Amino acid sequence: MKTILTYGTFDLFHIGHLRLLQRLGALGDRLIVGVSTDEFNHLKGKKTVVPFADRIEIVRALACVDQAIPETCWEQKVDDIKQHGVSIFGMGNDWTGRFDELKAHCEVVYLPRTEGVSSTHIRKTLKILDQTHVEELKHALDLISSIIDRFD
Ligand code: C2G
Repeated sequence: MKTILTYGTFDLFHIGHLRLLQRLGALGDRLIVGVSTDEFNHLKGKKTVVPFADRIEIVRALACVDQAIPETCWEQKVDDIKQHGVSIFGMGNDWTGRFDELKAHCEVVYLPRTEGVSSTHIRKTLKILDQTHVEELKHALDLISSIIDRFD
């Protein structure tokens, strides 16, 4: 049984997350995913939109994921590797080199990220759309008000 382990926030789950998990899952027989809790993301200085309970449920539901566990701190990785008999620890290559110390316990791989998509970009786009939408509504309201004024 070849077990693969990875961790992530998986906020606003998108194709980049899915492709990474599918590619990691294809490296072995079982994929375990640590999902960062809201408290740990606060520690990471990472803003999220989707609460932890929903993020881990989404990850757990994926066909390529066999088990999802909470990630509560940076330091739990070695214990998780030992507890689950992990053969390969993998992350996207924005983390290249960051977890090389784990090579003492298992193989470590960094896979290419999916370019052009990120939770941060989705969040910023949603924010712009929201503001643009508000401006458009304000403009429409002003137009209606000016028409009403003409009939008064
Ligand atoms: N990822 C990717 N392509 C993207 C975006 C993300 O391959 N376009 C990968 C990242 O490289 C990471 C995983 O998807 O391996 C999860 O990304 P995040 O949810 O951003 O995770 P992060 O906040 O980097 O947390 O202890 C490790 C941390 O918990 C990782």
